Amino acid sequence: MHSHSYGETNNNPNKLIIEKLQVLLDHYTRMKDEWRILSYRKAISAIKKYKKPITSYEEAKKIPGIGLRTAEKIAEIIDTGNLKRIDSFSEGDDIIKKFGNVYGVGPSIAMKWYTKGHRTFEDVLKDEKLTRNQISGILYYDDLQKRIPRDEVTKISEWVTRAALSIDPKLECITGGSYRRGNPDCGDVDIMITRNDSDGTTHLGVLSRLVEILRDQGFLTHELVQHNGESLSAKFMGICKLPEGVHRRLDIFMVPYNEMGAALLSYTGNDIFNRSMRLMARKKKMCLNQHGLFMNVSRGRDGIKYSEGKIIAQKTEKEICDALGVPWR
Ligand code: DCT
Ligand code: MG
Repeated sequence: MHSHSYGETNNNPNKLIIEKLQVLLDHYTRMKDEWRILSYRKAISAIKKYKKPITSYEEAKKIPGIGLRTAEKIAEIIDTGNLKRIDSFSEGDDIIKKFGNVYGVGPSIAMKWYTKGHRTFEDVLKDEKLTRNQISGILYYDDLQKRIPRDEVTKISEWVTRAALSIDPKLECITGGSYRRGNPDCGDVDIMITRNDSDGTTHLGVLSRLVEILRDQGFLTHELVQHNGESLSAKFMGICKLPEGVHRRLDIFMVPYNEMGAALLSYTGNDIFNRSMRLMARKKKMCLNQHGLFMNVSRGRDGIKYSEGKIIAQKTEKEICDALGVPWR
């Protein structure tokens, strides 16, 4: 359908008018402005059917489906080749996009700030009640937008590993995410930590101590979230900085030793790979998550789980891939 309407526009004598009105339509679609969406849709389809070049306001006004306001806009496009409104929209789009890129801010909050008249981070900091995460996201915005070169990820991982091993030399630290997939640069650093518990010792409580050490070193500059503080699956999200570097996002996941395969799969990704693996599991009446691959998971009609079911595989990635019938490399 899309390519069909493109073709139509390319041969249309009013191509420029259609393109400009389409930008308005796209904008109002994002703003969910039902009336204007309807009116620009009608206008665009009317112009697509009109086979002569429109040369004046009077002519535009007479075309069925085109209202007076739209006819004025068409006249502006005919006279100047441009629409002033569009320039202010695309500037608005840039601001909304920038707000939405802040750590802890989604598209709807970004839109809300913009609608309230905020145009800069200063406006937001002055007038909005922000979460701590959002404040850090704004303060370190420029740093956090930058990709991290692979060798800096290596250095950050080494720093964290060194601190971890000073707590317990039997801890194992593996950097996952895009780094483990071999990317030349990464958005953040994702580190998994586990410990072989066959000697009767686990890594319980290690994360809190690790965070304390990294904080005292001045390496952690912000602590954003810490989940399940006292469990073997504790998680940390924060911002760190090497002495010579800029601020970087750092996630640390503690993983029970027997779940390491499932965690490696899940925290390495990418997200599309994870989604298709999980879908494949569901098609075989199994359930895959960061803890393992389970059988006989009972779900309600809404898809929500009643029980975890019986564990099939979790210790190694190969074991999980074998159980799903996916080749392991
Ligand atoms: N993940 C997932 N689903 C998501 C997001 C992430 O399954 N919606 C998994 C796959 C990768 C891992 O978590 C780490 O996530 P990110 O750090 O967000 O992604 P990344 O692949 O490491 O990419 P980036 O270089 O941007 O950090
Ligand atoms: Mg990552």
